[in-house]
Amino acid sequence: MPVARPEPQEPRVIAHVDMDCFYVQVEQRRNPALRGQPTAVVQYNDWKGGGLIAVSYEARKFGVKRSMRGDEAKMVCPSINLVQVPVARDKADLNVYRSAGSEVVAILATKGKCERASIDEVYLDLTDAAKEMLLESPPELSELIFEEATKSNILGLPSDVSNREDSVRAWLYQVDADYQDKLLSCGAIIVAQLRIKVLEETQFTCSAGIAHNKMLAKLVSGMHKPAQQTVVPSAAVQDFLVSLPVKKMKQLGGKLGSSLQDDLGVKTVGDLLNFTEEKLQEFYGVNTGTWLWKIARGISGEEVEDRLLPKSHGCGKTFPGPKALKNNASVKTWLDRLCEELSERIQSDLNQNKRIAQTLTLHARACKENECDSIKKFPSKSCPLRYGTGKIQEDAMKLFESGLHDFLGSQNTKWSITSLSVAATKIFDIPSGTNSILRYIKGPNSTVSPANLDPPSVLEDPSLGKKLHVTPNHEEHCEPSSSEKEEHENNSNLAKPHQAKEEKRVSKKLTEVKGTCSILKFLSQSSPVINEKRKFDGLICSHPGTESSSKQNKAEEHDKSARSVDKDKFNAGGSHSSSSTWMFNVEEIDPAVVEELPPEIQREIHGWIRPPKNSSSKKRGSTISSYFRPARKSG
Ligand code: TTP
Ligand code: CA
Ligand code: CA
Repeated sequence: MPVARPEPQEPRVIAHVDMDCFYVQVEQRRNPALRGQPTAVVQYNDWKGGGLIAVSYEARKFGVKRSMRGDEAKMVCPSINLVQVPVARDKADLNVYRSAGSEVVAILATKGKCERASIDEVYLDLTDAAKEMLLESPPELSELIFEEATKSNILGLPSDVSNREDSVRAWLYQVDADYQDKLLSCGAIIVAQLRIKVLEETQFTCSAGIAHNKMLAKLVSGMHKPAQQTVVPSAAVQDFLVSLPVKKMKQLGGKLGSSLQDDLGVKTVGDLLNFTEEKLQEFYGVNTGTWLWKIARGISGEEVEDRLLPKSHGCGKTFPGPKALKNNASVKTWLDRLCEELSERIQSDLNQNKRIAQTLTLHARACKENECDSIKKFPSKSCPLRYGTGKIQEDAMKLFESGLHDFLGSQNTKWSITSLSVAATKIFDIPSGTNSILRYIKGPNSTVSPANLDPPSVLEDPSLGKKLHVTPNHEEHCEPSSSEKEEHENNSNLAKPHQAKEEKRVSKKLTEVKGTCSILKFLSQSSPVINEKRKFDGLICSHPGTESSSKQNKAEEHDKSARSVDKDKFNAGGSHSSSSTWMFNVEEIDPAVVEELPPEIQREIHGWIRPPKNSSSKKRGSTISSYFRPARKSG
């Protein structure tokens, strides 16, 4: 359920940028003969010509839609070019589109905080850039406004006038505008410049929305497509929202939106204005009630996250019509392929970006024999993610079996699977200096898994996913490899000057505390300063923006951990007194995870862990497979 975030006091300038018919543009760049032609990208499949996943604007004019299959598209537009998505392991290989998306992100991220929201979308916080422009070269003093900016669509301005560009220019120039509008004008100019830069450097066009918050920017970015931008001045917000169908809002596309329509008769966002905040809270709880009350007024405090990399990795395949999978063996074959790709992707994320995924999730669509419109859905299942293709494959199959068990209930009936996907989520950055974790996970002969140290919490309480979990290092792998050393040194250069000193100090204290046992050696290598860096597909650049928030998160995390850590046994944690230290809670180490570790580390951990006084507080599975038990039936 959506939750209202506190709004910042100062006005912000937020943009949402979305690429036009993205996969088609990538294919057109690969084969320029397709430019300007009706074209669609087709998901590999020989059933009715495959499913369309991206359609060029030229083909849309003929009525070609994404929901069509290739054969149908050929009927409505005989001249259409159908391009097959590249294939690897008998399924779509989206790498070429992913890296094309990354090219765009690299350009857009140059002007402010940038959040990669999907393969072809980003949010930008351009507040600082807009303020700077307003101070240094405000639009009203510029002789010539950047031409692309004058093509903007400004909500609230008449759009059918013959001199539209003149009226846009006048709006951008207005001397007596209020501060908020002036900032938006600057935002519009900056986004126009960025879009031109994207076009020049990548040959791709994109569309954008520019507003005071993410919600409004997202709502309008697709309003005028392709290759256009739309601005939402504050004065236009109410009129825009009043007739906007609730289902158009990202968070209202599902059950909440249906309930608003069915239970409260709310069809448009404007209809929400008929309800008091208290009334909405009565129906949907305090948080969601307040959120609804605020969005009806165009208020949203959600921040642009500083993240140039995807939030998760997913890998899926559909099996339409006769392709449906009907037995465990065929499911296993496909799951193995999907997991192999997922494993490669998380491994490369780890190698390039030093990020670890914590949770493996399996989604499927299924039907029972003769009951294909049965409402019962195949339940999604999750477990702690263990690195290594074989382990991911094994776990995914167990998740499938567990889901199937729940799906079928007591019925002993035939089934078929029409879609399967696996995802790696809850990805976190490894703090700088912890090269040994990498060494441990990536180790050439590593037969052990990185295993999460707090898996049940991750599954039960999403908020705990923010904690940092680390994996003890294999004793022999304490010394980082030369490439890791280089990486470490590079990172250190970006961190604060006092970091090295601080590291030495902590390292010394740890050694005093515990001698040279393997895990403390590993801990002593950890840097107490959270790395101030921004990662982008392996590129690292300096990034002052997140320091304070990182510190705050660390402080909270530290607080939480400090409350429960066994200080007698693990006063190494206490030595990391700085708010930016990272640590883990010994008592929360799952026995199932410990069993996955090398014997010497197991012995060491067993040495730390005393049976908790109140053992009911930590009910953990005894093996990894305990996570795969079918969920208990309710009632
Ligand atoms: P979208 O941004 O939804 O669409 P688009 O970029 O093709 O077109 P538009 O100009 O309207 O934004 O999706 C981005 C890419 O993601 C799209 O080119 C193909 C892929 N995609 C799928 O593979 N399957 C899907 O169901 C959707 C919606 C998108
Ligand atoms: Ca798009
Ligand atoms: Ca998109």
